[in-house]
Amino acid sequence: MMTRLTPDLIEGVPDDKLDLDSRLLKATGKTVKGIALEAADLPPDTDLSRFSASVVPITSGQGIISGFSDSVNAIVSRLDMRSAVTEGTDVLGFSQGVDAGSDIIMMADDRKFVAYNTRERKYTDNSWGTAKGYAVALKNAAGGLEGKQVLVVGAGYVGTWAVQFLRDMGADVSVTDIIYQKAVRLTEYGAKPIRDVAKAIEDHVLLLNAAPFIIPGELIAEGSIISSPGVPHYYDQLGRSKAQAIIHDPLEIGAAVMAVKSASYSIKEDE
Ligand code: PYL
Repeated sequence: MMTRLTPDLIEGVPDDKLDLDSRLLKATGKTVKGIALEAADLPPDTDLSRFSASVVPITSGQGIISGFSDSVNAIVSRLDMRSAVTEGTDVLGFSQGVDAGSDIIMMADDRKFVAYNTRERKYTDNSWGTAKGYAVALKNAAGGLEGKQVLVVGAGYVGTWAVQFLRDMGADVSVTDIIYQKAVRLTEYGAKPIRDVAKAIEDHVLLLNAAPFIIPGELIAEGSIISSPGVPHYYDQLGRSKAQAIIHDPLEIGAAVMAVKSASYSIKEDE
């Protein structure tokens, strides 16, 4: 089960004081759009302006998260796609998105967040998008991962995808999880499981933290680069002073990668 966002976590996203593009540029040399294009295997100058998206608010389960649809809408608009939140919710909203001729429909319930490409009838989900976006960000921040040791913290959906992407990037990947058996399962993807979570963190400088786990500063090695999609997100003063870079946002990187990857299905079919 993924950790559910709360309105305070996404307040003002993406136009908030976090200024993600500036922080990402400093850490990785790329903007959110640049990371998303690379994650979707598209050239950096790809024009996305011919794509349109509808964001459908979903009331099922625990219901609407105030600000969620508006944030997703703003994130997609920033990629230069046309985007709007549908007036209706749920199935009505979905039908309005289709009627409007949208290429991509973004919608999330408590278990899944998808970017559905209406032309190709294929979707990308948020676990995939988040893992790919944060793996690409880590790769850029580290100046490549070929032959480098990377630790994935957390062997859930995002951690499982992250192991595969980081391996594809040439990294030597270890994985740790408070439930050791979950880490062991990822040997299937070539990851080395480590039982002692604290020691694993102390021994690595390149980390992808895909767990809802707050890493205390004393465990963080000097000069670490931490790609950290997990919520809740918090690094203490000691951790922040020791790390070379901590890459985090509550929603934007994952949602942007999903939207661009979903668009890429049409680009790949066309060209
Ligand atoms: C998509 C995020 C990333 C982290 N946790 C995931 C989450 O909070 N999922 C629930 C999303 C529910 C959205 C709600 C709405 O406002 O449409 N149904």
